[in-house]
Amino acid sequence: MLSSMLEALIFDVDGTLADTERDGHRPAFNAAFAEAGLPWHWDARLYGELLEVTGGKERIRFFCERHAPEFLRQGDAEARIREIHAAKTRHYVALCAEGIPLRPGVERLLREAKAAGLRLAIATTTTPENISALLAPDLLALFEKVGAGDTVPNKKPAPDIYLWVLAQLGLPARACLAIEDSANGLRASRGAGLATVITRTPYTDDHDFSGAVAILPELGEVGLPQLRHWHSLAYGSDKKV
Ligand code: XBP
Ligand code: MG
Repeated sequence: MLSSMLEALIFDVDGTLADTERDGHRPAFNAAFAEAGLPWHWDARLYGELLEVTGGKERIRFFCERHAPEFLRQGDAEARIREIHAAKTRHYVALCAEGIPLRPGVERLLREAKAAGLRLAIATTTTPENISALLAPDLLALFEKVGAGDTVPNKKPAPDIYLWVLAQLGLPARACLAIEDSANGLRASRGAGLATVITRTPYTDDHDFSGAVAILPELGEVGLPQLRHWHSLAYGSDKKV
């Protein structure tokens, strides 16, 4: 019997839990390029363009296709992209150690949801070690399942990472609610059949969020009941079916 009761929240990471693209990933990419002696610098505008592609390795390759095609003509281009990305992850983890704050209301929502008996999970495109670098151990421990990075072959906007997390939770999509920040993320969560709440960021303000159950500037200090309201909006009232 399928329940329409809300049982789990599935969170995106970058842009949703924290504004990491601005404060972490972009400077980390630039530090890795400098370390590799490459004349590349991704400013905020260019980075906004490159965010069309999820996954750091995939984003570097996308940048090369558009702005440095000669780099891809080298025989060891893929190996060099992996090396640059590993350096970038090292720089990102170091930036997290300096402290990247969570977005408003995120910590409270995580703790309130857990205390209310909801199961929590992560579905992200980012590299796994970036999550443990961003979240304090007691917050990371709230998440029952973490689907990240190369866990699945096809990254967002493909639904793969959300389908993987649903399988790990052993729940149908209709028992869950996804929280995302980007059009790619929304396409991924909707592709997995998940009702989705959007919290916009400056990088995603102009994205098309058609199909979201709510589009918010941030989670703010909204109490948990709102999430049940959005879930019942998406799936109908909390009746057993
Ligand atoms: C955001 C992404 C990631 C990060 C960079 O992931 O697309 O690629 O921008 O992290 P999400 P990596 O919004 O799904 O959390 O370099 O580790 O990929
Ligand atoms: Mg995101």
